[in-house]
Amino acid sequence: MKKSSDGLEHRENSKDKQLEQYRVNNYGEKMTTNQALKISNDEFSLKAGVRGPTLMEDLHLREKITHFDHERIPERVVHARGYAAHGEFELYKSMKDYTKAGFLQVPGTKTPIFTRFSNVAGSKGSADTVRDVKGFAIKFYTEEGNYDLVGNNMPVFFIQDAIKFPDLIHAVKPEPHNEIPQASSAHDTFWDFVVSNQESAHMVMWLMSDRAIAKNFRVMDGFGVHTFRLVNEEGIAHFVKFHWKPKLGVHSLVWDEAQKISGKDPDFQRRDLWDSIEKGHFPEWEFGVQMIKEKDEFMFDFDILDATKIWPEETVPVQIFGKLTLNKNVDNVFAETEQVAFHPGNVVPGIDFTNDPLLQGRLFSYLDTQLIRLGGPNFAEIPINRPVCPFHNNQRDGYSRQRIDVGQVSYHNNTLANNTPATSTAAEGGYVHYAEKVEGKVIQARSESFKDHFSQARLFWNSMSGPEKQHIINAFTFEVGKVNSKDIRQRVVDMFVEVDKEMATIIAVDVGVNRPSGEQVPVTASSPALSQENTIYTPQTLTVGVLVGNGFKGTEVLATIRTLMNAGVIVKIVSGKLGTIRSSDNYQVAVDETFLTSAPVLFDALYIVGGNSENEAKFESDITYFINESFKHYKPIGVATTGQRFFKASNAKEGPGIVIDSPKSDFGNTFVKAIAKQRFWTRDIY
Ligand code: HDD
Repeated sequence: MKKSSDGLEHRENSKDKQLEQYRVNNYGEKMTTNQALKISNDEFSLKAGVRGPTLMEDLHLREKITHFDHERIPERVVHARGYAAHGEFELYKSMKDYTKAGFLQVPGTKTPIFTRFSNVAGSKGSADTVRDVKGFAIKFYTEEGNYDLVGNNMPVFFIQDAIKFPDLIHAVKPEPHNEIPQASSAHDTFWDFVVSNQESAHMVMWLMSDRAIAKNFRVMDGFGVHTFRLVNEEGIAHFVKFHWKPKLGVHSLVWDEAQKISGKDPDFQRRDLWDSIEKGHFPEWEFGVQMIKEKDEFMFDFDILDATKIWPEETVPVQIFGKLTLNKNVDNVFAETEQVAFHPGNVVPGIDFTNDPLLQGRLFSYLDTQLIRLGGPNFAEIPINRPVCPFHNNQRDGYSRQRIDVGQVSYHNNTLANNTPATSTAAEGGYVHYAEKVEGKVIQARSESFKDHFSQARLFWNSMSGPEKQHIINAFTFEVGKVNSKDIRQRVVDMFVEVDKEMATIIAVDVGVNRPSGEQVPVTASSPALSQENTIYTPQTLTVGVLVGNGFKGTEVLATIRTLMNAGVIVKIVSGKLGTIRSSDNYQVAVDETFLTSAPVLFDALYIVGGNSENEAKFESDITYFINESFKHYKPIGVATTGQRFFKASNAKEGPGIVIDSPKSDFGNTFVKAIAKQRFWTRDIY
């Protein structure tokens, strides 16, 4: 750790060192124009007479306003809403047998990374907690150049061929005639696309599942989605799928809560990431691969090149080989998060592509989109995009060129510069594309092996727990219920009967169309790894709202708070007013939030302490509102001895996840266990 020009502590690595030369701290400096001319007046424009016309001569006015007028760049056409952080990737074990990638050779090697999380459909200013796929893009600044793994929090995709990507995105984005709805797939064009392109079935099941309402970035999986290749020094290749597994487990919001958070705190997930890193609760994921030998390419009942298919983890286990830690927030969101340019085509020797037709189209799209978004071909020179190793070639000129390539020569082959910059052999680290044998006729068609759209959608359904299935049905009912066209609503249930007849029938009744007549595909297999119920549960970094007023029992409450904090729980004191509150036994506690500035949906659990207040009726109504909401969202609620009258006044009932303090109970530890469990789906909320 070291202090840098902005006075903050930074975790130093090669990328951080590189960025340091671009950081500017304006604090304490004199104001100048961009030409470094000192400015004497930043209050009034230059005028001929105090009430007279403004003069063109006012160079500062012109420069200031012109710069402001040009401050915006196009937002990303997809994944516009995003947030990023710096960190490092540490290798646990050598992957030498499978890849020659330099950063995957020696255990303990640390590689600087930059990770951007995003929502797909919404605009840059849309809310974080909408139902959507989340992007999970990582740039590894390796010593052999930048490697980008541009994935999502779901392992499959809507389409099999990139040629359909513009159609998919046009369908999910706000409808063009009225630009409604923002950041939502719950509308006619999206569902029209789904029923008209049934390869989307599997991904739509994921989108309707709890995965699409991740609680925050720290508790979601990441997937490379495509099948890539790892290639070792001997040229032997394996097909691979990449996985990120969060150390805190995979957790989601409930839909009602997600919608309310969108209003109460649209920045909920970016705030969570920012705060976690600032507090030193560094998010961590383990990195793993599923591998299939080249000779086993055709051994599966799905095509391993089809991006609408997973490789069930029970059949092809995930081998963990490293860890990602996010440990530093950005200094400037525009300079870093907005200007970072990811590209699945940024690879290093030892990592290669496959013929997945979705991947191939992406290899074109990302470079292309950066040209318009970042204003020309020199975006690799923007600090956040620069590799940490030197780069040399004969590319020249273009808007905003910053480097000054010296010398006479900018072509290859040459004699004037001794034929440099020179190409490298594979042994010298040159990237040599995998020599895959390819043959076939030029054709525009879908492979027969890509035609089964429902077996894995059914496998996903079969793998869900009871509550997860119910949430999927609820999500369909909400989304399809928002579709105006009855014909499309009918076609949705007619399509999804192929996943599960009972599910489609319930949806049909709820959205006012005929029960479907078709039959589900006869898949009985399930993959337990797909269910979030089988994830990791820990109380660490979960936030408990302590609802309290003056007159609480200090010894009891402070002992509980200590137990919570020792278990890694974050405690926020919520009361009627900011300031301090006093216990009946003379302890004082500072208030973090009021009932007005916070909301029940912003906490993972509640600790109902109560006490007294100047306005008893309002105090009780605020606390019971918090209890009712948390109860409805299946959250743990702990009740102190003084809190019981508030609990009784609410709609909540004793039962799963309700922990009541009593002299005999081990209240603190029982409450911690309940907090770790997070949701109590068996609770009867109606
Ligand atoms: Fe994409 C951005 C992930 C298919 C075209 N994509 C983008 C980002 C992520 C993904 C995480 C945001 C990167 C960032 O934070 O800057 N995209 C995926 C995944 C896909 C996928 C996991 C399927 C497996 N994408 C896909 C296709 C195409 C694109 C098939 C086009 C043919 N994606 C883009 C893009 C974006 C992009 C238009 C918009 C902004 C950007 O690239 O830099 O080029």
